[in-house]
Amino acid sequence: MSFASIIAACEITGAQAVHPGYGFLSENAAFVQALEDHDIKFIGPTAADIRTMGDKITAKDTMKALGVPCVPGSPGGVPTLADAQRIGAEVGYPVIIKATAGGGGRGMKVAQTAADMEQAFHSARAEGKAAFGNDEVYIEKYLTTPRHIEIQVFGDGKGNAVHLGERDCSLQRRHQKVLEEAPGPCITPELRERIGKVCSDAVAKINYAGAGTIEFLFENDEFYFIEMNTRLQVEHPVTEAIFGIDLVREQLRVAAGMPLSFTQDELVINGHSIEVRINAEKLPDFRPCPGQITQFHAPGGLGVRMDSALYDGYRIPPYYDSLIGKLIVHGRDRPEALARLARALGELIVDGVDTTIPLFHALLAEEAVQTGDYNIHWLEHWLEENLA
Ligand code: MV4
Repeated sequence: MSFASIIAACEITGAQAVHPGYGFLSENAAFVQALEDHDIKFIGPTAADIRTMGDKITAKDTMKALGVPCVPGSPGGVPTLADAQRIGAEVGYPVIIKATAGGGGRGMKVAQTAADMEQAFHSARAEGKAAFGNDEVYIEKYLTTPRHIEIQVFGDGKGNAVHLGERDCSLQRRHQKVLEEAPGPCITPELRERIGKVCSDAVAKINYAGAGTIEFLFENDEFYFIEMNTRLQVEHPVTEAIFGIDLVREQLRVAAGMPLSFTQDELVINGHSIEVRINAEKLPDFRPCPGQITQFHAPGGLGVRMDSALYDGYRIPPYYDSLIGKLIVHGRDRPEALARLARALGELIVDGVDTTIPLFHALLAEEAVQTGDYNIHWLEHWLEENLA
């Protein structure tokens, strides 16, 4: 749907506000600008904040100035190969060249040594140009075995903000998250409090409004900012589970000019939560598998949440991505959450199309998943050894 048809729908129905969800137009500054120009409330941050965080160089400069720890690398953009070679020597190889307009892993190239730089620099620029119409790139030290840790923040748009701890989303395949959990298995209360305060202070200072996620790579007990998402995310239910709060309700409150319904001190973690993404995909290559659902049965019971619009006879359209459900479990601790996940997955029935359900049965049997001892590369290696 175009901006114009959404704005027309608002005017015809008298809708006062637009909730962006987490797809399509949720981080589109031009769309938010169009709503602002028509005096329709966008349930989220300002167009200006979305624009700032959408350009990765501007985002990093902004976060750095706000005191958020960043990956060492180029100050701003790198215009020429000679600059790239100088930065590479200064930062030390391996380095990663990233398109400023990138995201989802596109427009990223690793240079293992100085000899790789020319090729990596030109190909990152070309990919940025082709995919986003922007060939500006920046350079960072390449971290080899980090975890993906993201901090949930929430601002009221008036200089007040809180953090809601972290999610560990290290289990990914081709930059698609597969399983997410909160709290992070290797984040201590001290680490959480330190990085959480840095993040909530940063967004408070820019009068940020609504939900945001500040993404970090986490290696050797250090956090390194990489990107900020200016929306609620697919995996937000694990945060809702451990804090016992409704993040969408808070979005609506903030959009209506009300204060957040909790203070930082009132946000206390209770237990552990894990989400698995149920995709209509055929293993081992994860090929999208749209079609008709012949039988759907959702698991239930204490600490089980199934977010899905499926029903018997539902037709999965081929036009969107393959996420068809999210199974979220909550337990008093990580082992209880894992046991509950295994039980709930056993109850879940999705027939008629192939899904990622068998993948999760296999993953739950793995020592590394049981102990939480994995990094951003673990799943791809495991898939190669077990499914290829
Ligand atoms: C990195 C990195 C290592 N070092 N930056 C991938 C997508 C984008 N959000 C950032 N990404 C990475 N940036 C530095 N300096 C490794 C990745 C990366 C990654 C990050 C998070 C989750 C999964 C990943 C898989 C491959 C690479």
